[in-house]
Amino acid sequence: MIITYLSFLSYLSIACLFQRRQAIQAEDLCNIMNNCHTIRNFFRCHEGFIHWSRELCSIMISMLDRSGDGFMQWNEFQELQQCLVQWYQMFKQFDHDGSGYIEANELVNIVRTQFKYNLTPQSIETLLKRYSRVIMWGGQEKCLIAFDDFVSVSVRLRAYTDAFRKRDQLQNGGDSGTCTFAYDDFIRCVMCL
Ligand SMILES: [Ca+2]
Repeated sequence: MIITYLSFLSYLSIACLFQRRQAIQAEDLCNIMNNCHTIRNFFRCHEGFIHWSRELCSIMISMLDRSGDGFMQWNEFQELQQCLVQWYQMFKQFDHDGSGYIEANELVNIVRTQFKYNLTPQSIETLLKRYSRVIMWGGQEKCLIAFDDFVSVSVRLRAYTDAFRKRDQLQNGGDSGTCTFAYDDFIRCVMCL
């Protein structure tokens, strides 16, 4: 565990304290991820510390919002820590040269062999277009993915796959690979991330 319950409580914003929520919102999570020393020192990238955007903090809260209240309780935060530590270790394992980036083919490997998502080359290409950046590395142009982008893609893949499988189970009694979304249901699924 990277931070303790007491430390977590110290990041509750005034608004949350006032409402006696005992839960954090995106701004508080952003504050924790960027300013808590143990977290900053745990997740390091090639350029030093990782910057966690409010947008990414917001989607991390949505992914694990088991209580469905839009806030992150301590138990949800604990699950987030476990997830991030696991993804960070996976990322480092695939970042063979320790550059702080993984290459496009390494992301493809993770998605297929670690996450075990059965995506077509076309879907993988869509992921790469959205989450990779072209960087000059060792005199060569490379298509690379940084850790924060890796977290973004992992959160979304997991949340959308969970939402899809839940409906597939309900409608077909198993993983048939096909299901129907009503328009409003679809909008709620994608807009919360
Ligand atoms: Ca919650």
